[in-house]
Amino acid sequence: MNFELNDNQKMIAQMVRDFAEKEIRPHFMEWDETQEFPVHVFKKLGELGLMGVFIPEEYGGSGFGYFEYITVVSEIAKVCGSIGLSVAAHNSLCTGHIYYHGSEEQKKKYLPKLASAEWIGAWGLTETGTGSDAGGMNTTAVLDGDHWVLNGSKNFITHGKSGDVAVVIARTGEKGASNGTSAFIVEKGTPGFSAGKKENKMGMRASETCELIFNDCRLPKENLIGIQGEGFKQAMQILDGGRISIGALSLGIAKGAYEAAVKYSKEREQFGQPISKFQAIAFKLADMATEIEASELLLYQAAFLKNNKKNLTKESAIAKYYASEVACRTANEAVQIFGGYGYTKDFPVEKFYRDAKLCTIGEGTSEIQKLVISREILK
Ligand code: COS
Repeated sequence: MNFELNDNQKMIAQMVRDFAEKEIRPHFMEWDETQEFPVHVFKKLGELGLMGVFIPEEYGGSGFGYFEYITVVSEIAKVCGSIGLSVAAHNSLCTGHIYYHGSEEQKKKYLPKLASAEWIGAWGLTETGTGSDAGGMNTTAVLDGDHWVLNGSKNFITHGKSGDVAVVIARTGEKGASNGTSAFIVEKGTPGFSAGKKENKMGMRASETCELIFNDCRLPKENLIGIQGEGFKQAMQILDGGRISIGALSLGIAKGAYEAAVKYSKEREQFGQPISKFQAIAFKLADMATEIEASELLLYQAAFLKNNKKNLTKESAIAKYYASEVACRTANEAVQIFGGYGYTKDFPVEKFYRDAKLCTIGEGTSEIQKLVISREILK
């Protein structure tokens, strides 16, 4: 395996860095404070081809692979985790679900709009009472003539309010049965479909998280994705890829916190010398660097499998589990290196610290990743 960034990755990394410095860095704390979801930023990212990174050009995407995708998400997250999270959710969940499981007609109808960010995408699996136990969902879809009628709600949905289209998994059969759920495309403005409460979160505050409500929401029959009863398995496959996204998000947050800590430790003087000269600080930096490089290699392993259409259930869970825990440890140590200043909003590390925590929870907690990994090992 070649460990060097390929030409596309180098070009994308530079493009994203330039974009993030100009369009994200000057504003990210304000968006964080006000919980503003800056839709205009995503429209610009769409113009750069970053909202349909792995969608083929024939559907309006950039046609890149997962190495490039890791670069996009991690470079954005180095500056702002919230924007990174929204890019990840849009690309790999909603857009990815329609790309990997939708019909040709559905792909032609939705992917160009999503890849250009004319439309923002949402993905609804989780419910109030069913997070880790995703298969136990209560939202129902019942066939009535030529329409599916949805009732229930989805919780913690990225872009639940601002999203123009959502992929929603609902129960169409026996509760708990592995073939008892199906996936549907729901457009904003469909009667009976609305957004509920917006969450007030600890971190990732500029990435909108909302409830979705279905009240006799009637969908044309053709909005079913794939075959009836396949919803849970489709969702699990989407999460296999989506965990690369959250791993990349974690990697970016860890790198952002680490780079800030390295810079600060060379500038900050105590006892007559930069604090980087003290082994207590230098060894922290060494641990951070080691774990970040290990995260990156695990992510590349999962990306290699994804690009080559191989099973990646174990490897993506390992990469996501490890990278997200590393993001938390790295951000924690970065705050420690900054000392009192790290605890203030004048420096970026307190935000990395808050944002990082989501990575150990979203798209499956670390505990779920360990369940997935151990089941793959033992089966
Ligand atoms: N790819 C394809 N199929 C898969 C799969 C995968 N990665 N994982 C499971 N399946 C299939 C199984 O093969 C099984 O099929 P059969 O019944 O035909 O054998 C079916 O799906 C049910 O699988 P399983 O019995 O393992 O389901 P469980 O209810 O035990 O749940 C976990 C498994 C816990 C792994 C799953 O519910 C999960 O990932 N939960 C976390 C969800 C999550 O991450 N939510 C956050 C979303 S934030 S966007």
